[in-house]
Amino acid sequence: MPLSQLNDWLTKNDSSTAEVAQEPANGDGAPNSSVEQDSYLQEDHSEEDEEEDGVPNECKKKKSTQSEPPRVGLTKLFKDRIYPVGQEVDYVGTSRMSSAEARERERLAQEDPSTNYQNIRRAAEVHRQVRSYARKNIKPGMSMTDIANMIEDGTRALVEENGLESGIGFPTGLSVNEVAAHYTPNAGDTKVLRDTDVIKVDFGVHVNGRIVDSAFTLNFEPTWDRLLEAVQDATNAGIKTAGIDVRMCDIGEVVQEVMESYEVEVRGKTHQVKSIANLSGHSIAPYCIHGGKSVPIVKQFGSDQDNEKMEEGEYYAIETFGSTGRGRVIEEGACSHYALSREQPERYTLHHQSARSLLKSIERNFGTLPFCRRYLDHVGEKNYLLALNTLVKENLVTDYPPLVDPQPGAMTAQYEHTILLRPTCKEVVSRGDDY
Ligand code: HZT
Ligand code: MN
Ligand code: MN
Repeated sequence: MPLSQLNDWLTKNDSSTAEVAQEPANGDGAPNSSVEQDSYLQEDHSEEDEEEDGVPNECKKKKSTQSEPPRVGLTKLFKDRIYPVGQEVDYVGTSRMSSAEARERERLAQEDPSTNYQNIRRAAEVHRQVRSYARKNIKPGMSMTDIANMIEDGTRALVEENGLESGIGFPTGLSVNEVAAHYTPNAGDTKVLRDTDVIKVDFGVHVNGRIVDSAFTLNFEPTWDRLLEAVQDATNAGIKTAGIDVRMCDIGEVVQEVMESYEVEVRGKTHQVKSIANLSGHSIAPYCIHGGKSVPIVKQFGSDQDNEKMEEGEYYAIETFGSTGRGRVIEEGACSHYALSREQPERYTLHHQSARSLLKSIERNFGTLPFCRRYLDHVGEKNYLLALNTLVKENLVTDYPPLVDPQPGAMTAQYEHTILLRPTCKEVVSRGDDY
């Protein structure tokens, strides 16, 4: 990613202080505006005290700013319901940006509520505000449960969680060290983050089924700085390569090339960073975290899907994983992540009432969105483990166990963004001033 391009975007989009119409002192009586929530509203008067900069005070918009911890719903910060646009990137070597036909298709997409970009942009702004707080406040010594609650309480409040209309997109991934993905604590987990750890924070936000899937990595010791740099660079290279009519295999090749140009020195030993070969990015469909297409992160050798391409209108999670270990993951450890199976068996018999009622609860509370055991606790389910295992055995629910690089001492990192392949340009909707 050329830094100049990123900087242009950053100056155009300062999402840290959303400028909005001023909130009336006692709220507007809108539904969901509890006293506690309004008490979090803090006005930023810092710019109205004096006319030091020569700009008359009347010309300065008042700002409502996010609280700490973040608890102000985004519809209160963006009263006109227009949310910040992500990083817009031109498609290289095409005339799509100026094409009248492409611009018309984009105008039509904006009018249709099911393709309106405000849903995904609202989810993305929630992601940026929640992760800004998380990045500053995740510290060694915290329990994994405290970290998960910090992120999930923020997400629920900012997205104004409302049944299946808006909420958490998938379980908060907090995978540590050799665990690359799909760890989140279950109830009773006492694991604590340590200062030698490398943690992948992967969380999701959805609005009307449009899911933002974005992740970053944190380390607390300089040993792993280069590993994180490698993976951030590789993800940005993947994002740059992505586009309409681009072959999936071309993205894998570029990502691996960038990833494997990095070395990490640990206690006098040099490791070449490896792209984790059996992990990938993916398309995203409404209420469906895996839309059906995978985005490889290594060069593909003669597969049948060699000619599969990205298409106009699709949403993608571009994610890459680097490892100092084997560069492949296996499923290992206690499972926390689950989702209704993509293809439900045509006929089945559940002998236990508990399994039938758990299935109904999952359908009602999560639909096809992934969930974790803590989210079952959250909706009031109790003693559900036997029933959950039955649903997995019957292929009604799919389990997603932790994904681990089994080489002793392996360290892994991840960066991920959600992008939209709009008719006229590529939008990196989850881009922020952090990554
Ligand atoms: C599965 C279950 C979840 C999708 C990627 C991913 C987190 O590894 C095709 C390509 C949440 C997400 C997913 F609970 N997975 N992105 N962020 N995990 S995946 C996948 O299963 S399927 C990658
Ligand atoms: Mn993710
Ligand atoms: Mn993903």
